Amino acid sequence: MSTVAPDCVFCKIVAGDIPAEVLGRSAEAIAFRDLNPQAPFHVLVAPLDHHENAAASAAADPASLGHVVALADEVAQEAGNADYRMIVNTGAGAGQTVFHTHVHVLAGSTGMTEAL
Ligand code: DGP
Repeated sequence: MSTVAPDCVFCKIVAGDIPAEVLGRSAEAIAFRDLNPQAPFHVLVAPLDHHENAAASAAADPASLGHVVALADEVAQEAGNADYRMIVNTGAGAGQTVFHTHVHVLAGSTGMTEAL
């Protein structure tokens, strides 16, 4: 059974209720461009199911994180980025602002080294 949080912006993107530039989607995860890109290629990859952070996803559905990494690699390679960086913020103190598990995938410039 899928888990959805009614006020979660990424759940709304998953549902198609708010627009996003979607680069890829699988049965378990979705990849879309970040609204405020920090690098020429800056994509967010999230499991479809709502959990507040990666640790919560790992506890509830560990395989979902593998699906996220697989989709991240797929969209990065499709965009010509053989090398890329993945960042996962956990907790407001670490800069997490959207409390639905997601991985930042960055490539394409020295912008990759900027803190998120
Ligand atoms: P984090 O700080 O790790 O929680 O990253 C959340 C990212 O989500 C941040 O870089 C901006 C992005 N973001 C927030 N709201 C939206 C949205 O409505 N659409 C898209 N595409 N990205 C969003």
